[in-house]
Amino acid sequence: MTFQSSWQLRAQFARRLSQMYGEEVPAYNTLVDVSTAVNEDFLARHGAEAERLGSIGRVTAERHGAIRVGSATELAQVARVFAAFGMYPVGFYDLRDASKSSVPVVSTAFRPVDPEELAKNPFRVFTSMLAADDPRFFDAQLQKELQEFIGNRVLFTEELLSLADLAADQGGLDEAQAEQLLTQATGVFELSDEPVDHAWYKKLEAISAVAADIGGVSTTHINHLTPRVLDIDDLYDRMEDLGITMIDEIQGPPGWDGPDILLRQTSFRALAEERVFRYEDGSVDRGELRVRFGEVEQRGIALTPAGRELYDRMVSETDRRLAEDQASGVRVEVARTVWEESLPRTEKEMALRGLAYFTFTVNREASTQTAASFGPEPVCLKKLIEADVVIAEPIVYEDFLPRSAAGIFQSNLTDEGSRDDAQLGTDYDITVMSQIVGREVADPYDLYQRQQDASIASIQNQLGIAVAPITP
Ligand code: OOG
Ligand code: NI
Repeated sequence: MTFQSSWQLRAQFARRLSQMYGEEVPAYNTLVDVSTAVNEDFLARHGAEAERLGSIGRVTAERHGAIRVGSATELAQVARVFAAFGMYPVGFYDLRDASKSSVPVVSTAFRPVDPEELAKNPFRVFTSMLAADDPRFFDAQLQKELQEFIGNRVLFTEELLSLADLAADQGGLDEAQAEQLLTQATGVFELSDEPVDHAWYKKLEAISAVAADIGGVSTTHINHLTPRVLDIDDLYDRMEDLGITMIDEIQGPPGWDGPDILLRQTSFRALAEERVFRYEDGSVDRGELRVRFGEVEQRGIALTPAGRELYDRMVSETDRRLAEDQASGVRVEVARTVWEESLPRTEKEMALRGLAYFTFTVNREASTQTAASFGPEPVCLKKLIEADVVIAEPIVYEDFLPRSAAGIFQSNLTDEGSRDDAQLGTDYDITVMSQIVGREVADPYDLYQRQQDASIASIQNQLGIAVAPITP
């Protein structure tokens, strides 16, 4: 029997979820088809350049999913399941404060962390946990009811959890067990036809539609599955041409005539899906819920803390100009002007200013130069890049943006919900999240830095000189 290693399990898991989601939400298949066409055309137009931020094989298979769970116990179990697929928690996102409306969740993303694993299959899942103990959203009585409701449900069976633990320990499973793991893990995220308690769902919905989606039902489901495109503006236009209405604006950085940074995302509104309800009089009948939607993303270069600071300043500056001059209202246009004023036009310039993460390779001709010809050591990396002795290749951003995530949550709320900001919110941060998840939640910056440092070490070896990194 063939052993299925964790990356093969991960690729299979992404494929099976994709297959299932396509059956549940047919518009997702349209989105995937259009994405594939956009990527093929982009590759034809740009050639090898198109693959700077990931091979076409990787990008075509690339998906992120989003799921939402109700408690620390459930989140710890999710972590065990994802570990079977070589997916580990990275980053902490507090969406309670990133949005004006009522989004009572804190989140992390499970993904591969090693560059080689990402290259094989980068499947990642944005995972949110209901902050059921936050008094700004839930009073003491409701907290108790929520804890009871969520405490009484079982999302992951003991069988699935121990199979997942075994896969994590062994770095994979034999074929028969792999099949069991994949079937069960995929099944957890399938939309259930179990009747939804109408009164309970509506009670939570009055506070937050997200809370109702998480704590109002006895199961969980994939909220969306997102393909990656190389040209999101092209995708947006093609979807509109097909008569699919997208949200008003692309979230994140604007499209412009310079390096793509971080993450751009857009989505179409949640579609009505048939669900079964149990009403107060005991009757069971069909109804509709709108919670699941389609999203697509384009990824750019990962920014260093200095680059991210600049990004945050550019976003604030865009906000400021929009607030100041309401007449010139289109956000992306204002943002584009700010980008043109503030951000370097080339990747090389970004590298020289220490604004983004790169891996470095030695220019073949330079490798024959003698160490002495580079001047006194340590030689600054800046000098080597300027002299074209070293070439900088961008590291792609593998994570998420809290403001975009909040925007995505919000764009699909029919109602703002309610929150009482006079109450003190519960404290969550990356440390608390690590305790909940049961393993350390990685800081994304550490991962990118490690990758960059490893490549500097390797050029030092190749050139036989000491290289000093760029400090912004
Ligand atoms: C998650 C929203 C965040 C993204 O791409 O930023 C997200 C959700 O709706 O559960 O998926
Ligand atoms: Ni998403």
